[in-house]
Formats: sequence, structure tokens, C-alpha cells
Amino acid sequence: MTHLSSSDPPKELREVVKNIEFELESRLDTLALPENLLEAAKYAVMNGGKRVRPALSILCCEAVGGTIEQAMPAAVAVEFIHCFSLVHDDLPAIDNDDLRRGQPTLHIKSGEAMAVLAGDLLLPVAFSQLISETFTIKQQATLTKLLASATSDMVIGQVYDTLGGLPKHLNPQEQLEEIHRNKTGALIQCACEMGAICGGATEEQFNAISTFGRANGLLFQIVDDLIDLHGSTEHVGKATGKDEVAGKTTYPGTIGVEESKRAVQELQKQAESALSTLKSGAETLVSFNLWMAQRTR
Ligand code: GRG
Repeated sequence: MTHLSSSDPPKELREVVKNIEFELESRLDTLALPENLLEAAKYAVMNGGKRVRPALSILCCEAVGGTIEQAMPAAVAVEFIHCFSLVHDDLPAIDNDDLRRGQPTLHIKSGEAMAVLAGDLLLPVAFSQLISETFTIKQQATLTKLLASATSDMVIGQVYDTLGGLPKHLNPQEQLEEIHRNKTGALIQCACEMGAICGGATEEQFNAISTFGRANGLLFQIVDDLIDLHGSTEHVGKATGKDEVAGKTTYPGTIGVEESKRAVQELQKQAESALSTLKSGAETLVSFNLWMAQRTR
């Protein structure tokens, strides 16, 4: 297994990330858009994200025997949705953040109206990536259904997190898990599942990747909670320490820091063992999963 630094993604992924960034930018460039809207959309997308979700689509596709080229339309689609959610999440009406990925947020740079509209644009642009000749009609339908459902879950999670409305029968820890699984976990699980579909996964392979994605998605948000608590704004590239001030429901706030770290370790192992039935090609995914558990930004 590759030795990993906790802040930088695995070395072997740098080339993959470069490919993803090339595709994200060139696909935006193909759109017939007014210059100001294109500039805003590019600012929202091409500003140094970690590209975790598209990397997962690609690695999961490879883990079931597919190629990076097969996964790319889904990888790009999921990143467009993610960037859309970040732009809207940062708006004054929601999280009211000035800094994202180490730079002024889009509404600070271009105004609120443009941030709303550029975010809106990325939604159809994301789905249109799935209409690709490289997929069968059945793959296109499955990918669309997966992405639509995960995007709805993300909105539901955001409502739970910011406006409430959680099912009353859940205890505090179950409520917390429900928020995290919807707000963040669903899109990460979907990124993994779409990768498997792009790679022509068998039902058994799909189920393994889906179980991996579910554990990895929850792990990602618990680590994010810990980073918000302990990370510096300079290192993380966005305001930290906000969850506590905003009274947000977080893992460390609910079960404590040590228990949260234990939950991350447990989920990392759960995710890894889900991959044990895959014959080969999952080594990089295993090492990426470990990096996600140890990341510091
Ligand atoms: C997109 C339809 C739609 C609606 C928006 C605002 C909203 C509804 C959802 C917000 C969901 C949200 C912001 C969840 C937080 C997820 C999270 C931990 C984001 C940070 O992800 P990273 O660390 O960011 O992968 P980078 O910058 O690396 O891409």
C-alpha cells in the first residue's frame, strides 16, 4: 500500500486529478454561454477542489475492471453537482461564507444573483454529461436515476441541517447520522456507484462498491466535522470553527472527539472490507479510502 501524507491525496491520483480538471474545464468551454456566466461557472468549478467525488467514480470504475475514460462523464457530472452545492451552501441565506477553497466565494466575487444563477446552471450541465454515446441507454437511465436521487438526498440533508424537519422518532445520534448520510454521504456513495455502472459492474460488484461508498461517505463527513473543529482556516481554505458557533449537529459535538475518531476508523475498515470480494484493481481505492480517513483538509 502507498505511504500517504494526510494532507495531500495519494501521488498516483495526481495525474487522474489533472485529467478530471482538464475535462471539467473543456466541458464548460463547449457551452454556449454569455461571458459573465461562463466566467462565474468556471470560478465555481476550477478553483482547486480536492476532486474526491470524481476520483472515487474513476477508482470504483477501475475496481470493477473499467477504465478512466469510461468513468469520466459520470466523474465530471458528480463534480458539477458538488460545485453547485458549494456555491449555494456559501450564500448569505444558507451558510454565509466568504471563503471557499482558499478564495473569496462566488457571491463575494460576482454578487449573489450571479452565484445563484451560476449554481443553477451547473445542475442541468451535470445531468447532460450522462447523455454520452459511450454509455448504453440502460447505463444512461441508471446513472441519471442515481444522480437525481443523491442530489435530492443532499438537498434533504441540507434542510435537516439548517432548517430542521428530521423524523421525530430518531434519537440524537440517529438524527446526526441521518443528516450526514443525506447531506454528504449520498453524493459520495452515488459517485462510487456511478463509477461501478460506468465500468459495467456485475450485481455483486455493484453491491460491494455501494457498501464501500456508504461507509466512505459517512466517514468523509465525520472527518469534515473534526477538521472544522481542529483545522486552521489557512490550512483548510474555508472558515473553520463555524459548526460550534452555528450550533450545528456534528459528530464531535454529539459523541465527543475520541468516539468520532473511533467511528472514522471503524468506517474506514468497513469500507475496505466491502472491497474484499473484488478480484483486483481495488488497491488504489483502498489507499484512497485510507487517505480520506486521515486527511486534514
Ligand atoms: C445542489 C440541488 C443542490 C442544492 C444545494 C446547499 C445544498 C443544497 C447542499 C449543501 C451540501 C453541502 C455543502 C454539504 C457539505 C459537503 C462537504 C463536506 C463539502 C466539502 O467537500 P470537499 O471537502 O470540498 O470535498 P472541495 O472544495 O475539496 O471540493
